[in-house]
Amino acid sequence: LVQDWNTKNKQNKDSVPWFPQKISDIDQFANRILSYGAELDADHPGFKDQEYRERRKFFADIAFNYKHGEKIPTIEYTPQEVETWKTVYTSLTSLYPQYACQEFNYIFPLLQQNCGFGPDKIPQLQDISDFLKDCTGYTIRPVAGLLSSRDFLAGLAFRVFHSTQYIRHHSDPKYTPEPDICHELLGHVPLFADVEFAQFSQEIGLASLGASDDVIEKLATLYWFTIEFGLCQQDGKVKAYGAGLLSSFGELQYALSDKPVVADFDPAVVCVTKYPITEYQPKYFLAESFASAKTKLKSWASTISRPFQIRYNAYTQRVEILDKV
Ligand code: HBI
Ligand code: FE
Repeated sequence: LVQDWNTKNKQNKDSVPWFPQKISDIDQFANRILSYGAELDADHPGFKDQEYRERRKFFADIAFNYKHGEKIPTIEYTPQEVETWKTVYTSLTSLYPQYACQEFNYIFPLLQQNCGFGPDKIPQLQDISDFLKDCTGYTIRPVAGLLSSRDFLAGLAFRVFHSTQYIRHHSDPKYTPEPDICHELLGHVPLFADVEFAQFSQEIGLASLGASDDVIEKLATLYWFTIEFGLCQQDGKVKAYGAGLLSSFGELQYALSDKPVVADFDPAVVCVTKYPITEYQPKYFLAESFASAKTKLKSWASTISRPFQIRYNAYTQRVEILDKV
């Protein structure tokens, strides 16, 4: 057992990229944001809105200053922000009974009962983090903006989900060019309370630790076609479990129409499939169940060559590095 791979690795020539070995190491990602909250691009709906930009800076500072183990600050959302949430919440929840997978529909009422999900207020990240911890051990960290794939996936290895806390600009409630709290809470959060899905997500995370850039890209692609845009088979019908679908009124209906191509979930095929990021997906992948997707993913991941094996220790919230023999 090599206690500190990162130290040992410094002496190695065939260097392995740095990765967190304990959950508090994730504090080091906080300021490695690809697009920073207040510096909006010219085509962002909030670009010309000074008040919105200042609000985004407020949220970015919370995330930059957050440390593992702290309580996530409670936010007093403005009436305008709550109105945006209400518009999104009301339209999406009307689709879930027909379009969302059964695990999602089982958990959603629990979020209403335990975490204040509803149209009239924006739920607080700390309440959700506490609930997820109870269900599957997942916790939430506030994040200021987009992380690199490497950093974002590494969080999943420790059952940490990085969530934005700001909401999209009020001018266009159906559109956001980046993840916002509607996407995180309505799209992602429910399934992190499902045991099989939680394990599936962690497997992607564990496979990413210390991986080459090439493997990270494959894992990010797998993440995209499952956790963001996955479909699954249930009682002879196709349902959605991907967060990008469950948080998009338009794409959720499109994905379950006869327009896109739907192929069986096979990690070796999925991981090299190209995809657009600014339009509806032309192709989706269908899992039989989370359990079968996890089994397939694990067996694919075992074909990736790494100079060590990794084992997660849930008691210490550390990864243990085992030299390959
Ligand atoms: N960063 N904050 C944040 N949120 C995400 O959902 C996210 C990310 N970085 C990369 C990413 N998602 C994925 O598209 C994959 O690259 C892992
Ligand atoms: Fe997402």
